[in-house]
Amino acid sequence: MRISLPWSRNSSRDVDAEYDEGAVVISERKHEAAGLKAVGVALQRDIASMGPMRTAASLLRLNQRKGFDCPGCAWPEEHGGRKPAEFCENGAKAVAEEATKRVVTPEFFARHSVADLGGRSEYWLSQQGRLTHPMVLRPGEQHYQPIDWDDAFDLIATHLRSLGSPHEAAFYTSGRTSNEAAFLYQLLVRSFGTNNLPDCSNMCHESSGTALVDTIGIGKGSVTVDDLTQADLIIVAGQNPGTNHPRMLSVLEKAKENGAKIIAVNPLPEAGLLRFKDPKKVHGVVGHGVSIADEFVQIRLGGDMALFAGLGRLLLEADDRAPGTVVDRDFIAAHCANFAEYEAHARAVDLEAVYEATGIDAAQLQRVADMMVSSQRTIACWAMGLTQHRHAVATISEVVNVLLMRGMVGKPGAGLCPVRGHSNVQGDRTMGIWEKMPESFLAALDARFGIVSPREHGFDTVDAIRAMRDGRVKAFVGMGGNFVAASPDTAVTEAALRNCALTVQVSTKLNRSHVVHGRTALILPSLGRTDRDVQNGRKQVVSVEDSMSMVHLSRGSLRPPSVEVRSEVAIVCGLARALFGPDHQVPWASFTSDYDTIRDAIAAVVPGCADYNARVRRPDGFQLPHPPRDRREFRTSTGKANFTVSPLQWVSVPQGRLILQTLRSHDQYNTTIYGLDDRYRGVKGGRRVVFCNRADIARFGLTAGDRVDLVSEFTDSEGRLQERRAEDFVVVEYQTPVGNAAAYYPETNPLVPLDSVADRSNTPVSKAVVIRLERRS
Ligand SMILES: Nc1nc2c(c(=O)[nH]1)N[C@H]1C(S)=C(S)[C@@H](COP(=O)(O)OP(=O)(O)OC[C@H]3O[C@@H](n4cnc5c(=O)[nH]c(N)nc54)[C@H](O)[C@@H]3O)O[C@H]1N2
Ligand SMILES: Nc1nc2c(c(=O)[nH]1)N[C@H]1C(S)=C(S)[C@@H](COP(=O)(O)OP(=O)(O)OC[C@H]3O[C@@H](n4cnc5c(=O)[nH]c(N)nc54)[C@H](O)[C@@H]3O)O[C@H]1N2
Ligand SMILES: [Mo]
Repeated sequence: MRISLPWSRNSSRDVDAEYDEGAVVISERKHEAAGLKAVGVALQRDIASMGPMRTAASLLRLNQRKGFDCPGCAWPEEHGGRKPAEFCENGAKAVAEEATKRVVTPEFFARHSVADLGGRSEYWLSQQGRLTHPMVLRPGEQHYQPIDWDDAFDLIATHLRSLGSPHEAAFYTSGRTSNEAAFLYQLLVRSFGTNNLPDCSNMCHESSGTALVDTIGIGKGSVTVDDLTQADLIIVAGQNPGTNHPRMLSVLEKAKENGAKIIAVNPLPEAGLLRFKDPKKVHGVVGHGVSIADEFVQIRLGGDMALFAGLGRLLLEADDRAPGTVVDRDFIAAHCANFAEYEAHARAVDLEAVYEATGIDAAQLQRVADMMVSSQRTIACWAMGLTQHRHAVATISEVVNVLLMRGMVGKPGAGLCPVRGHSNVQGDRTMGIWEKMPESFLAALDARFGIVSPREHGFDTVDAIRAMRDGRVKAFVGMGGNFVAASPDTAVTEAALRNCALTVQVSTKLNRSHVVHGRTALILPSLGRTDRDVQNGRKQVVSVEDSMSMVHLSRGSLRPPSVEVRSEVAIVCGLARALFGPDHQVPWASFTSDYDTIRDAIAAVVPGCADYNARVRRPDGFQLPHPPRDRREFRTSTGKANFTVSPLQWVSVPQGRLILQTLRSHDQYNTTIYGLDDRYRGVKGGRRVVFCNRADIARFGLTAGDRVDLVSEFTDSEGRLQERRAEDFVVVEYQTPVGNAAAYYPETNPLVPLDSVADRSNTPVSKAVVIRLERRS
């Protein structure tokens, strides 16, 4: 890999960031995460991309009370005064990506045709730097050209107005958008007349939301950081915090210091789950750090529902042996519904099926059950390893069952903790980015603004792709994100976008969604979290919500990449004025000039946000209400917390095939590739690798280092076998369960069939793709 660094703010040179896939270097995987090395890597990257001054200016303000919220993950800051270094290696990399001095200017686009850019890797695109000017690609042209903001807004408005119906447009959101911008964006979309608001959450924690709304009446987690430090047992299932939520490791370490036990449930021995070196502590600087997991459950892909169902049975049996000590009958009587059905079902769980589904033995299942039995305060954390399966909603419901059985919701040190991904994905939902917001929200929105929001549900991500593919949606607007690369079934999604008359991307950096486009395409460059936002001569602040429902301010302070770049708020308001004219009943102009006025509107419309301007300015912001956590109140169909019963499901491995999970390396942020060093897994220099168990490699007559194509097999609803292919991956021997493989996203997205989705949440099944390996000749 060679990266040359133009430190001046021009793009007279491209950043040379190509790599040769033949050069993948495999070394031993790491057994511990973080430590000084991590800090060194982060600083090196930051200084390379921002220069020393911007590095100091940005890292000193990262996650501080008067600073900006980390654009990395949604893990909360700790309360009671933040620490001087409230960031992690990957947070620092996320900042470097955004605050880079490299720029993509109109000259860059003059140099590179769209066809040329289309041939570049996602890595190359993301390394070119920040977008500086609004650009347009007109039908039949080869190059994006600069366009004035007003002309850009008029062009979009003209297209949108010419549609046969507002439902022929889809408005995507990625999860970095601030609360203020998200609120205005959904207001624009609903004023226009559609609920077509697909978002990244549809591919992420939608399964968690679906399961939690049914069972506890609210789609958000019920714990705080304080709860985690008070817990005596924490289960971390389907999550790789060492890479994706590194600051969570400090909290887990603190919990351990307070006596907590930790159970890690994962097919892979992820470095951060096993050992952790806190770079802020002496033991993290020297030595091997602390071991995190007390019990490592190396589960088969998709085996978690069986695990929690099996635990349910063992917990009931433990209660039989010592009645009243395991099952919290008082809690169940006072707060739960459907326990009798659940109990009957759980007692009949076939433990042989559990062993087969999970790949663990009776002794380990019993050990885990015993740990749960002796716990007074249990928390279950999870992420994509649970949400991106066909039976994800049922799996998460099974996690809820065992916690409810033990009365572990709505008391200190206990609860449910879906660990969100994008830094403001939870806030965006709170602000109304959802294709099926409840009537109460729409009514409040209408009352405040005198609009009539449409009531029919809109398209989520998968349905939006289907609609574009079939010509039912003709215009696509993306508020951040990289829809083309992040979505499943790349070939289908690309064709869907190309089928649109108009595609608009509001972006900070170049990505694949700019080069796979509709007949007319626009790139609108926006400010990011780290940038200073001045409107009307006054510095503006925005707000965000973390994974634990804390809402707080974020103040960017760095010089933006160019004077042409606009804030997301200004972009939404500019488009709205072009679309609705100056006399629209929504005061778009005043929203842009003073974000306090947006917050006043949020206070009036969004539940739990009364007095938003004042409360968000408190030192640590404020916490949104969560009835189960606050009062053990469950606003479900029954008015109680619901136990649920679902037939046991797991993923079996067809003969001669593997089940592939698609996951993140340590050196990427979703589709943005930071670099080619998956340090903890010991893979360097390339990303087209497939991690396989030694026995599978031998069984297929392969050798580690062989090059293979991955061919996915999917039987559609009419019983036809579909094949999809991703070419040229290097086989890497790894400690994954037999029959299970892993490879990086987004390179493997071409293999995920659009119709392979989770029941009820419609989330693409990114963690269980049936594949075969074909040796390349
Ligand atoms: N640095 C960095 N930080 C990020 C991101 C990033 O790309 N880079 N992305 C952000 C986003 S949007 C999100 S959603 C989160 C994602 O955070 P994670 O959910 O940690 O992300 P993945 O890499 O998809 O990892 C899934 C983990 O689940 C395990 N797993 C896979 N299938 C199963 C299964 O069937 N059962 C169990 N028990 N485990 C399984 C995998 O081995 C892996 O450890 O991170 C956020 N933070
Ligand atoms: N196969 C497979 N597919 C997956 C997943 C998986 O595990 N496996 N994970 C899924 C998950 S969990 C998620 S969340 C999605 C992620 O899907 P997305 O959120 O759509 O993708 P990102 O890669 O996070 O988007 C990166 C782009 O966002 C833009 N951007 C960054 N910051 C800002 C900002 O502040 N404002 C604006 N306007 N733009 C900004 C930049 O231009 C950058 O190129 O992918 C999903 N897809
Ligand atoms: Mo995500």
